[in-house]
Amino acid sequence: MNMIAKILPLILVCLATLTADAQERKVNYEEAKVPDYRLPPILEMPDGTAITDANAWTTKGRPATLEQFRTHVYGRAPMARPSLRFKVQDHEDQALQGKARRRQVRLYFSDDDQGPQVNLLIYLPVKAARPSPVFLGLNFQGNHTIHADPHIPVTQSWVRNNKDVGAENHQASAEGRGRVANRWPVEKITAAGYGLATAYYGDIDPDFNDGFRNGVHTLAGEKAPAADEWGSIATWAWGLSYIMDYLQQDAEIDPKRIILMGHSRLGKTSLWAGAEDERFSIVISNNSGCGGAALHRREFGETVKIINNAFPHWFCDNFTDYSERVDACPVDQHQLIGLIAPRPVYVASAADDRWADPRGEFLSCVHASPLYELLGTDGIAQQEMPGIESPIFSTVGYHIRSGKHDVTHYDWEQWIKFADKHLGSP
Ligand code: GTR
Repeated sequence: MNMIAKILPLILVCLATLTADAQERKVNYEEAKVPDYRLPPILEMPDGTAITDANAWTTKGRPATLEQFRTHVYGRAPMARPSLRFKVQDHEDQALQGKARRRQVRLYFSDDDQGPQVNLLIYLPVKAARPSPVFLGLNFQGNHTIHADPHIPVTQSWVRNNKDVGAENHQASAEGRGRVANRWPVEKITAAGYGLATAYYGDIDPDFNDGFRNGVHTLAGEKAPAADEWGSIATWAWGLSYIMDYLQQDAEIDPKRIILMGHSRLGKTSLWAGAEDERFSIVISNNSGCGGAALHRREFGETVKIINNAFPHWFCDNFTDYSERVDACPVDQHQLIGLIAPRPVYVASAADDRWADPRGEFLSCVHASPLYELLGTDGIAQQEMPGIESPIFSTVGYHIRSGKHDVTHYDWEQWIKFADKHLGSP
């Protein structure tokens, strides 16, 4: 019995993966087979009233749209964020052979030092005349994997997460140090005058379907979330806002120039965090696909049905109502981009990442653009999908690069240019 209980979560994970694989084989990758669809108009209230000026959007349209996304897609947080409590663990002005300043700060979500906590790693340019603009992004495998810097402790929560699912052998270790350094070009970012702040997403909420019994969910009580309460994406977004509470009071950092970036499921997260929290000045989605920048109604690549089956813990339970009838969902993802307006947003796709529907990601930008224009910005500079590696740097920015689902130096180079253009040079 004990053994079965131990391996059951693993069996369930394998089954979910097999099901997702089987579904992927039936997936539509043909533009000609995209169904006819009608998007919810971005300049309309849910009751059909037209939104004709900026004031109507800010006072009525935005709050109503935000509520719809909370209720039907990501779920609302069932508790307020705690007041900020943290301890600085590391303060090094000569990190990376004198190329950066390094700070490591532990943020506590409760009064209990053993309770949920997030370890924030920050690199800042070695010299800065004023508080630095900072890219903020969650990472997938622990802070020690983003750079070979030996002073980053190996994450402890990864060890705990994997014990929870019965896979003791997958403990994080020093061997993983720097494993994904190619995705986090720290020296390039700091040389351009920006800081980088990152934390392991599993510190906030371990990414498996555990009945919401760990991470910050433990603070919300034993009960499973209601149908309109947070899934993991909304939980990670909530954690990002807590990190923002820290960044906001750090004198070395400019809180008006925090650029939120995320890849894949964390790209979905950055868009939702940017919608919920207007303190993020720029939001970047990389290869976020279904549940992120891609229009759901196109049903190209990953669909709402597939994602709800494979990752039932990511969205709120109400979202499963739309697995079989995506047309009935009151919102689509161009409106998620609209919730970030008029702040600059940048959507990045990869040509081989058809699962994430690059065209659907671009079309969300196009259909969000009328709202950006209503709010006095230039929206998106062109209506036709640009060619490979021909970035667009209007307020709604976009590129599609060659290659696979990943984060590359090319992506970072465009994000730095985009930030320079919209926030002023660092
Ligand atoms: C895939 C999932 C995508 C994407 C990706 C990731 O398995 O289908 O929606 O989020 O994971 O986050 O790496």
